[in-house]
Amino acid sequence: MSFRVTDKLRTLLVPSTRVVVFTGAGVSAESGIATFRGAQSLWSDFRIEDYATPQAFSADPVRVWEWYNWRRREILKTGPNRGHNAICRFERYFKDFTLITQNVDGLHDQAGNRRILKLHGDIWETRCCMCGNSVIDKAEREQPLPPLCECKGKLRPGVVWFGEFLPEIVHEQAISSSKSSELFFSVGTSAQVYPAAALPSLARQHGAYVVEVNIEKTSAADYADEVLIGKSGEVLPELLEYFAAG
Ligand code: BV8
Ligand code: ZN
Repeated sequence: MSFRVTDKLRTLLVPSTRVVVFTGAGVSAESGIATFRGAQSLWSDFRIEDYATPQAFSADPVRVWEWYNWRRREILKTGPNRGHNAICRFERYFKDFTLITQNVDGLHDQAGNRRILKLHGDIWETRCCMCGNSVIDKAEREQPLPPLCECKGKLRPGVVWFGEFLPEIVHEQAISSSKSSELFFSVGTSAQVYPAAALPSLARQHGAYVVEVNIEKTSAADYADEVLIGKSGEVLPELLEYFAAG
């Protein structure tokens, strides 16, 4: 055990506790997927303005599609890690459990989680800018780029770009689950991107016991009752050992 679990946290690790796990790119780091910030991160090589905004897509949809095709290829080379698998065990153990993720890589789905609130969309979704028709598949979008819909509208990745609103219903569900949670884990997120990053403080304001799991302290730590420093692929499986037998 690389960290000490407080008695308070231990008492909350029972099936009747209402639990939320909120994840960011750090949960996928041990699967080999680049995070957005920090060393060797996505945004150190690519500018948000050139790849992850509606303006970038209208200015150069080919360049944006080539970036998303590259990210899809990178994700396809990998799979869920021990942290993802532990979160799936969380969902099965706690009677009232919600997974809220900022990640678009689909690894929580692959790990077996069923109820996932995807705040920033899904890299495997492709949506028409004109008619809104969308498909989810793992196919790489071939040339000619950008792909076109049958209605002749441009197809785009089904993710939420900077400057775009989060899917309203999903965001409302995330807010309501965070408010009613008794135990809120903020895992592998730098808590820099809003409105998602407001969820840990919202949970805390409404009485949740907030635990941050990260390799370093982040601004979410300001709202955390506990910070477990370590890799999510190591800390989360270790927490499973405290789950009441059964
Ligand atoms: C919005 C999908 C309302 C795409 C993403 C000016 C104009 C418009 C908006 C704004 C503005 N100024 C600010 C804003 C708001 C903006 C924002 O917050 N910007 C930030 C940069 C300040 N937000 C928005 O635009 C949002 N929409 O506000 O709408 C609106 C509308 C119009 C006008 C005004 C307002 C939409 C944001 C969604 C953007 N889409 N992704 C794609 O992926 O291609 S964001 C992207 O960042 C990912 O979703 C990612 O998940 C998210 C957050 O990053 P993290 O997940 O936290 O990842 P990060 O790399 O940062 O950190 C990793 C962490 O893991 C680190 O802490 C590290 O220590 C840790 N770690 C590493 N390894 C491990 C680990 N932890 C544990 N174990 C390990 N092994
Ligand atoms: Zn269409």
